[in-house]
Amino acid sequence: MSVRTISTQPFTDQKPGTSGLRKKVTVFQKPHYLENFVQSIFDSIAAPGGATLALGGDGRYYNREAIQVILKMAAANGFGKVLVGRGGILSTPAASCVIRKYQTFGGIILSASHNPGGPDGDFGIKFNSSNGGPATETVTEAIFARSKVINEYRILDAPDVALDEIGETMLGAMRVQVIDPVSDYADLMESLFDFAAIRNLLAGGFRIKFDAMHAVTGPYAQEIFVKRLGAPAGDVINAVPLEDFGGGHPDPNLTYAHDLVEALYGDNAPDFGAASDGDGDRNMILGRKFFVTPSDSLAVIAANATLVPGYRKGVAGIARSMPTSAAADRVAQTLNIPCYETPTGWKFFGNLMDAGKVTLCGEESFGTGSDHVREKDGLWAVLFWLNILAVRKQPVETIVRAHWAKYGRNVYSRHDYEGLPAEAAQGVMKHLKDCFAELPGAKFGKYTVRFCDDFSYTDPVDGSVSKGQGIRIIFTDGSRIVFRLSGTGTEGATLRIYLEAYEADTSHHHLDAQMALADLIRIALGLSELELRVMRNKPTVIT
Ligand code: G16
Repeated sequence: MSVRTISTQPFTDQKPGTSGLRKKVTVFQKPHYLENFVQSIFDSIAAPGGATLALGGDGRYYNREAIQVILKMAAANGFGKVLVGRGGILSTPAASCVIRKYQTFGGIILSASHNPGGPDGDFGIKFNSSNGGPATETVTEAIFARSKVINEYRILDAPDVALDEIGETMLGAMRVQVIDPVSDYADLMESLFDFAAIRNLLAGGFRIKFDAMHAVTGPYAQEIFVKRLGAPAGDVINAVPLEDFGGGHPDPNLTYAHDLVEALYGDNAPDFGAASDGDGDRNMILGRKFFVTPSDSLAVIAANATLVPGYRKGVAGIARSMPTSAAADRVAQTLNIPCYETPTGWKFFGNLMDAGKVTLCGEESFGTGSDHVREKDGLWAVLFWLNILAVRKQPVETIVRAHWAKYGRNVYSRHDYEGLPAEAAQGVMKHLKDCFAELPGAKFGKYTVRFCDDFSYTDPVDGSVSKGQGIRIIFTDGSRIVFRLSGTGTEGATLRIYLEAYEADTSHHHLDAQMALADLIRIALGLSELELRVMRNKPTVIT
């Protein structure tokens, strides 16, 4: 087996987005495309000779091929050992768990998360650091800079490694250890939650439904819910992972998790429903005929954290991404703990967790997690809810309504316009910025603009500054409209409008969010001239 040094030309489009590099599979299949990016990672992270790497992905189309390339390149770049999930599988939170548990130098995770898979779908790759979390912007910028000048990569000339059995093989001088992708993660969950209480809840007739959306969480959910917690096998649906997610869109929201939504809103509905995404880091929580927004979910988890064994000692602080509603801020205020507002992207939470400033983090984009790993964690959120339900013995809806009664309700919705021409979408953002000077003090019905800006964040731990993170229009009563361009799409531009209105009056809490936000929606469309500029008359997805 010899190391080959291959000459290559840089690609100009390897800038990591909100969460790593995401492109169409066909782009990754271009000669040298994947290899260039992997070498750019290795050239940027300065791993010591003989270092250990974790490696795995969500099992989507091209996962297996990419794993083999990365193994051979890791061997050629002086790594001593790679821990790889059996079959090349590791959910994103499980990868974070493995990096932390075995103290590896870092890990490479292959996933395009909630984006569709298959030969015409999406693929993605990102590097996570030794804390188990996504590389910081400093690192991703270094990787991008390297990708623009790279002229060669190194790869071992060797046959493919067998990945379907647990065990060890040598690839040149590098050891490849194939590990069970589920057990370390399931053990970690069992150490945090009261499995006995949840088992009793399920044995007592409480019915759940978990939708794995034919993505990576199927085997994890079967191990945890069916094997360890005693749920009937039929409670986990779409449990077999498929390379194309069965043609579906593995995004756990009310639009795409339709099998689950039908079950929870149908006759004889289960008591609790949940879904996770392509790589297992997102979650959606449903009660019987009741949707819990991700922002509310974070707030309820924070308010009830001490009911859960792993969090009995309390929560040091909470962090949420800027577009996420301020529901968690109200809990933090009551608990007298800090609440941090970061840009969109889980990578911004890592420093805060490492410094012990926060325990819980959450995002409106169906992401919730804690410092048990450094990724958001879908099944963790589901177990957190089940643990709360096992203790409180009340329906999901009752718990959320009681929460609103105590803290007020941050009515919330996100409207996405997907697949827009990039120029038109950028035109909307520019137009909004051009309005900044005249907006403060402007009145729109009952709303008066307090201030507007393009959100900028200074990391309180390392002082790094991230600018241009979304346009905020904040009204005097705390209501907000936020405009942002997504950093995870692969086709055209996706423009997101985030809408939030605070409602203290309990007699209004029953209102449908779209109705309660109707005025803000009108203001957002009027101010942005969006419909005219992008030629659309309705959002693609409303969550
Ligand atoms: C990623 C990031 C999240 C972010 C989400 C949406 O999630 O990890 O932090 O909130 O994308 O980002 P955007 O609004 O830029 O599309 P995932 O689940 O796709 O890895």
